[in-house]
Amino acid sequence: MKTMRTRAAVALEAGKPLTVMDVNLELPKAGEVLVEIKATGVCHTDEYTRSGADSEGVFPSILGHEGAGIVLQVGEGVTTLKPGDHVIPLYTPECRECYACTSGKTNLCTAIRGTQGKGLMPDGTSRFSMLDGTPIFHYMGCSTFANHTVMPEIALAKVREDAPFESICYIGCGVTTGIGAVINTAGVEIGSTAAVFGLGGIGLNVIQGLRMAGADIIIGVDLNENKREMAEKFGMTHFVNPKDLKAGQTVVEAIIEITKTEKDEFGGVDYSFDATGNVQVMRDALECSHRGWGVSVIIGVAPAGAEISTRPFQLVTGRVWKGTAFGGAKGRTDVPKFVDWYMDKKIEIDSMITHTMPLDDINDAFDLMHKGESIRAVVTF
Ligand code: NAD
Ligand code: AHE
Ligand code: ZN
Repeated sequence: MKTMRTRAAVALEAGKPLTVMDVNLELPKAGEVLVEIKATGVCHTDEYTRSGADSEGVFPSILGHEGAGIVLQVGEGVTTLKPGDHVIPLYTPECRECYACTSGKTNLCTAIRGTQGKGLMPDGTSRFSMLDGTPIFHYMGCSTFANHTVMPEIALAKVREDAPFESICYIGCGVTTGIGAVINTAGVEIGSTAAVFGLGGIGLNVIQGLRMAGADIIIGVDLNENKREMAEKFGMTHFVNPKDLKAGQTVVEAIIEITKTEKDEFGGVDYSFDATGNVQVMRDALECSHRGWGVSVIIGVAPAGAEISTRPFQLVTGRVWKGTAFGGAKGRTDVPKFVDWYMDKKIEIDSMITHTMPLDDINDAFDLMHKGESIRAVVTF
């Protein structure tokens, strides 16, 4: 067995800060690829699993799923990648062969979802271990909080080599999820009205996607007043802070007030998006969407055991509740296009990366997220 040593931030147990340490990494087996991670974003989903709220969370594990790097070595039978290729890891792989991939109806490839959810490689084992031999679980099939990782070939998107790792890593989750939710999942049309709940790393990309799609009214909702300025820069036209409502008014009523016109006595937005993971917010997002045709998209990931509810009347009267993973994007096909969009300046990324840090300081990224001070923090190696 051939093994190398690398440095990683390990989640030893739920609710504890990550521990940066040297770990063993077995070199790639058949169909697998060794990747040197050059940069990784810290998404709220990493925090969700670190905190213990994820029903699939296993420990010890190496979290991180928003990375970019370089192929160092390929295992037997790998044909689409070679050493030196630049890649973005995909927590939603694209095998192009399974029932889901060939259906043409979804991006949710099923080829390796079973083992991925257990923190293992497709053969049911882990490539990472502690120096004393204790196995360490993978995370979302990626484990980008390590300087080197091993991934299945089908879970890597090959991207152009002139794109900066510290920017395009964000395409590995937040950028694609937010823009994809608008374009692929909701199918927003020119002139639409929309509301976005949660103006963090995902919500801002929803706003960016809405502006690209030509939405006329883009209402942002957040409890943190400091998120307002950046959201306006990305195209938000109205801001609602649930802490500053008129006496007795609900968030839903505030959004209806903004959208009501002489012609339209009901009001409500054509499209709404939850990017908070809070199930009460998901309900508000549905209920502020327009009677008869409103579409509400759940992006946020809710804690284990949480459930959504509303009166069935909300759906009987034409509202549609949908959800999206990775913005409905097919990773190997769509991610290189997002990278082109960034390089061609069709989408903006850099101003959302508010903090960068070395791996040793990765816990600062979680602190900044909790304090509401960052949009995206990116770790560079
Ligand atoms: P973030 O921490 O950067 O942003 C969350 C924002 O929501 C913050 O600005 C916060 O102030 C705001 N917020 C929290 N509670 C609120 C409330 N009650 N009302 C209004 N605003 C509120 O997080 P993020 O990285 O943008 O992730 C957002 C959510 O999306 C998380 O649940 C994450 O797990 C999920 N996510 C899902 C996918 C997917 O594929 N479905 C992909 C990435 C992230
Ligand atoms: N393990 C979690 C699942 C969380 C979840 O829904 N993850 C999203 C991506 S979040 C990225 O930041 C996803 O891709 N879902 C589809 C899938 O197959 O997991 C839980 O709650 O159990
Ligand atoms: Zn994410």
